Amino acid sequence: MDDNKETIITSCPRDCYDGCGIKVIREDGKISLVTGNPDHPSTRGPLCGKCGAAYNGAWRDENERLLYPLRRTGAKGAGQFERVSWDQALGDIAGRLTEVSDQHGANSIFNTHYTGTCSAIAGDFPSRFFERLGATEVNPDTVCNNAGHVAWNYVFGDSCNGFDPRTAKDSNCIVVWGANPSHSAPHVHKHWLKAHGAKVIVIDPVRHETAMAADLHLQLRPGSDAALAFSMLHIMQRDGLLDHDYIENHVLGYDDVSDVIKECSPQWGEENTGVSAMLIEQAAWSYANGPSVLWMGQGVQRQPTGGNIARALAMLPAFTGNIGKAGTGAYYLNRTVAMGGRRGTSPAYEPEDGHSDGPPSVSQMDIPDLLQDSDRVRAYMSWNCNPVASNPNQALMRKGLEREDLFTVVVDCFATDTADYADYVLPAASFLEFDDVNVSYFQLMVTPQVKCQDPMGESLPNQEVFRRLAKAMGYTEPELYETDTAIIKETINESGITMNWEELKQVGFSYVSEAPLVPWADCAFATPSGKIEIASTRAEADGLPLVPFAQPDPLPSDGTFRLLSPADKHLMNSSYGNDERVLKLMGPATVLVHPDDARGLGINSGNMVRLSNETGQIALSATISDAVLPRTLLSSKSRWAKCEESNVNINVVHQARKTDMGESTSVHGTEVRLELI
Ligand SMILES: Nc1nc2c(c(=O)[nH]1)N[C@H]1C(S)=C(S)[C@@H](COP(=O)(O)OP(=O)(O)OC[C@H]3O[C@@H](n4cnc5c(=O)[nH]c(N)nc54)[C@H](O)[C@@H]3O)O[C@H]1N2
Ligand SMILES: Nc1nc2c(c(=O)[nH]1)N[C@H]1C(S)=C(S)[C@@H](COP(=O)(O)OP(=O)(O)OC[C@H]3O[C@@H](n4cnc5c(=O)[nH]c(N)nc54)[C@H](O)[C@@H]3O)O[C@H]1N2
Ligand code: SF4
Ligand SMILES: [Mo]
Repeated sequence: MDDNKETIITSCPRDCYDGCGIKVIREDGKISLVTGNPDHPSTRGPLCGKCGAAYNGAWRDENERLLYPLRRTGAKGAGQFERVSWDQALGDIAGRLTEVSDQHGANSIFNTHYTGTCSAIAGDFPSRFFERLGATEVNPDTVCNNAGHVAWNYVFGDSCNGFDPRTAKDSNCIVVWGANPSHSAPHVHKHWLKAHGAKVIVIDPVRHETAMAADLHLQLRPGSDAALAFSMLHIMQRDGLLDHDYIENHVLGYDDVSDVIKECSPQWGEENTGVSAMLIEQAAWSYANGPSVLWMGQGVQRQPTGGNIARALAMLPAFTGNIGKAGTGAYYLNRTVAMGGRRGTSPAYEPEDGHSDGPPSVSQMDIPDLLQDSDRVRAYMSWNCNPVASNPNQALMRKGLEREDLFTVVVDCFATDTADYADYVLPAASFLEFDDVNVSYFQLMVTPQVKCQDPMGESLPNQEVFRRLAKAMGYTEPELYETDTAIIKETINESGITMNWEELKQVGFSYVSEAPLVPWADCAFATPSGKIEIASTRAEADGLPLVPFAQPDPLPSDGTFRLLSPADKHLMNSSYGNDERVLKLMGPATVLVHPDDARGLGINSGNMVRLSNETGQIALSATISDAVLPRTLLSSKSRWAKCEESNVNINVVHQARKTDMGESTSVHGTEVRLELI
């Protein structure tokens, strides 16, 4: 390689199953290319299209990035600011937070954050500041996956102990239930899913690329998953495919559901899910014969009864013993490194009642309403997220953020839809600009995040922003000032990997164990009984049914459609929505409509249609496709509203309705009317 050219090995910190390895080429001290690390076992070649574009586009473009602290000069929402110094910004923010805290209580300061970057320090360290402050935390998982977490915590006592993808070579069947890896995990889709000879079964209302590549696709009606699980179990019960030894020794609740299972024949399943009885039979046999992995995606639990669905799905591994052995597993997320809360947050993924000794917490679903309440919310601090683009009830979000008596601070790398409402915008350094550690939630692997250039402009890593703000507040606790070097060392130690930081930077990844792991091999489940609790007295004490039920959601009422708005192939939530090449790749915002519905409404591909409900309305370009079911619409999530002519995205019709468990989002339960414009 040329003398002036060097390669740095780093990794991608996005909220993505893949956890890719990255190679950065630097010429004359400047980044010239960000590309995939072919030696990384998940990536094996190029980055995904969106990162390949944005990491060589907006993320390194001084005209796109936020470079300096900004103070608002125009109306809230107008995005008009003037440049100020860090000292001015932090001094004023500290003064305002102290004033709000003294006059209204610290819990009227709302801390809103999520996974803009998932790296260990930049993702978690700022929470130390907010815990010290006593701010109310907007429970981040409630906009994403909390129903599934709460449900599987009832059942297994842990929702993040799924399976080791390295053991897939021992699997005969992999069921992908309500995930779309072709969008949300492109390298897993391309290199892992079909690589082991296991039969792949996809269960999803949409015929997406992963469904098309699968051996079986069960295209069920949205929200009918519990019915499908009960019907599959009926076949296993009828044909003697259940593992009664395993049930006897390690499961509570079979007797409580076995009579219901007996009633859920394949014909009943067909009527209640829309999937043919024959396909239900085939899926049941393949799964029960095993060894089988169940991958419960995040899409499936974003339904009004998402918690019940997750508990119903858990019956499959529990009653067939497809758990605790190589080639089996019940995967939702993996917790690669048990951090013990040392990075400063309450332990991740506790059921809500586990937050009792953490900061006060509210659901993201309550935020649009709460923002209207001057007594309850006086300051809104948003970092690592873009709630105007991502939250439900976009119009009400905007109305709340327009309040003159609300003090708003946004920390981001870009001038997002949310940043436009801030009193202060603070520029965050990107993952290419500081050292950190990434831990994947799919592969059991730790990867280094390595500084490749100085932060752009005056931007700072999140952790440094909040160290400086802590200082401006006069806080003295040492944990608020712990150095990155110390935290990296701790993270590596706790992960159990044998490499040190220098070795990790050379190699680019390290598995947390040399041999593949088999979660729950000891059958010691983290529930009160130590067994898998299909019957959960904890759930019952929380006002929920003792056991899961089979009923599907009712069909959409006359004239309405069920709107699904899952991950866009070209975006990472709203991230990259401002990148020029990504915008070109995406084209105009569309909605998929089934041919039968289109015919009835006189809609042709390319026509503009209106989706509306009592929450809002949006105009989209129609694409007629039988990849969706009748009375179901598909339009992907989280484009930048301000990059649209209409200044709205799909979340303008997204109702803030909570799931049955975990006060989480039921975005895929949204109902809309559809009309030709
Ligand atoms: N309609 C619909 N809406 C949805 C969903 C859906 O399925 N349908 N899904 C929901 C889900 S699953 C999620 S997780 C949420 C996600 O919603 P959000 O949490 O709002 O995620 P993003 O929109 O990606 O916003 C992340 C922001 O972090 C910024 N960022 C990146 N790196 C850094 C950094 O180092 N420091 C700082 N300070 N900022 C950084 C990015 O520029 C970006 O603006 O959206 C939800 N919204
Ligand atoms: N390209 C890209 N990748 C991403 C993201 C992104 O925005 N873009 N977001 C990241 C984040 S934050 C998350 S949480 C993950 C999410 O990634 P996934 O776990 O794959 O979840 P989703 O994309 O929300 O939805 C997956 C599928 O759920 C299906 N679904 C909806 N309702 C139902 C139902 O009732 N039953 C069943 N069986 N399926 C249903 C949808 O049709 C969709 O195909 O992806 C991450 N990766
Ligand atoms: S977003 Fe996901 S697929 Fe794309 S580079 Fe990052 S880890 Fe890989
Ligand atoms: Mo998410």
